Amino acid sequence: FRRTGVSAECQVADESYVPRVVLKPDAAKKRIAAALEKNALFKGLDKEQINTVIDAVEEEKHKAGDVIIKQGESGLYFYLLEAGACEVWLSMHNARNPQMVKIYGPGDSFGELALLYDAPRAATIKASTDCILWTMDRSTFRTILMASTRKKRNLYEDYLQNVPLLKTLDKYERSAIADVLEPEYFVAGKEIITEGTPGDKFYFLEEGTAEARTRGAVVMKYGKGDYFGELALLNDEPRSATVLAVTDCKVVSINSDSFKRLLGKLEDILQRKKTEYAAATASTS
Ligand code: 1OR
Repeated sequence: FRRTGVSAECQVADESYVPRVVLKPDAAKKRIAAALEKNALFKGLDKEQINTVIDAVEEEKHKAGDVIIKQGESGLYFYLLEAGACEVWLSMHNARNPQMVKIYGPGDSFGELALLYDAPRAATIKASTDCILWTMDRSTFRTILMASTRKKRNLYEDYLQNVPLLKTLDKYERSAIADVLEPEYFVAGKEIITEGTPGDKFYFLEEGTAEARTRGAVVMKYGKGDYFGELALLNDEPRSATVLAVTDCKVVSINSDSFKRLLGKLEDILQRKKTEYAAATASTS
């Protein structure tokens, strides 16, 4: 997608922002809060910002088949899907044979690109069932979400681009991963993962070196751009090795729901890696 030449820092929110308030009953506010909680873009917001969002959004209902966003048009709203499913359709070079590339479900959001980068809509979004959506106007989006979203996507763009596992994903799929990454720090000698415990996270190593051990023997060494922690999530089993920070480490993790949603199509590559582990374990025993 297109970038404007303006850096994230100087692209501050509308100075003159007057919070928008669309009156709604408490029950609706609760529903919005529940939908926001499922969405990674709202994770870092404080209570006050969440309340601003809850006040500002407006309910929009669509029937199955309705076109919500049209590729190529200019964009005024960001959408949060509360209930139902929406399809993403993409026309590459000519508009004649659009392809369906993705389906959104409850808690997902879309329509941020046009607002983030002042670009035309990058895809068409169509309701595949009856849907309930909450729409956020452009100035609320720019005031509350723009800086944090751009910052995170920019911060991880280069890093994720150089992670071999993610090579086959496109740029937009990598930015969806950037949205959900949670940084964590481990000092040298600490266990990042403990063999035999239940696993709910997948990790990329961003800085430092780490190693995997089973029954005390080192079976893998990890450096920048490597990943670990996928087996427990893929196979619903306890951690099969301990991963230890050899130097001070910064890792970024993804929870198991996001892992399945965003990395599901890499399952083949991830499963193939298992053979490597088997070989490494055999050579140490
Ligand atoms: P928007 O404001 O451009 C259309 O309006 C929305 O579709 C867009 O924001 C995204 O929120 C969403 N590439 C670009 N936009 C996408 C994509 C996508 N998927 C969903 N949207 N790709 C599909 C990735 C599976 C990349 C295709 C090369």
